Amino acid sequence: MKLVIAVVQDEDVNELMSALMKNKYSATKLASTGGFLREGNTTLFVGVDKEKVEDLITLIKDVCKSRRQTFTTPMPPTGSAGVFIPYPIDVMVGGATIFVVDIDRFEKV
Ligand code: 2BA
Repeated sequence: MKLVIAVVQDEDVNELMSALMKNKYSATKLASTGGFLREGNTTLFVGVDKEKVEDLITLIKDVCKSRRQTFTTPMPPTGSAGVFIPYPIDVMVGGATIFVVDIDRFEKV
């Protein structure tokens, strides 16, 4: 048994959850925040037999799209004024960030 942890963009979550349910996967959805952009994203936990991992990753890849995201960061102060000037940075945010973890024991009691 494996635990697939997928960090996905909020925009893709509804479609991905529908695809997971349609394909009979059980999933848990957690609200999360990216450390770099400090924006909301969603983390999904999906417990699956190891034979299903590739199928699940393919499904996630099919649904989750890469997007260019612009965020504004304050430029460090230059000169003596100490004024922070906001400037935009473009970042490519992935389809999904996926971790596959071994499960020692899985029980529902
Ligand atoms: P964030 O940490 O908000 O990162 C959003 C995007 O910003 C990343 O997209 C990447 O393109 C860029 N980025 C992240 N850290 C950076 C840095 N130190 N310098 C320059 N650019 C940086 P993704 O790689 O697609 O990641 C999307 C989200 O997946 C991340 O949101 C984070 O929540 C999660 N994630 C990515 N890699 C992870 C890891 N190794 N461990 C845990 N979570 C991860």
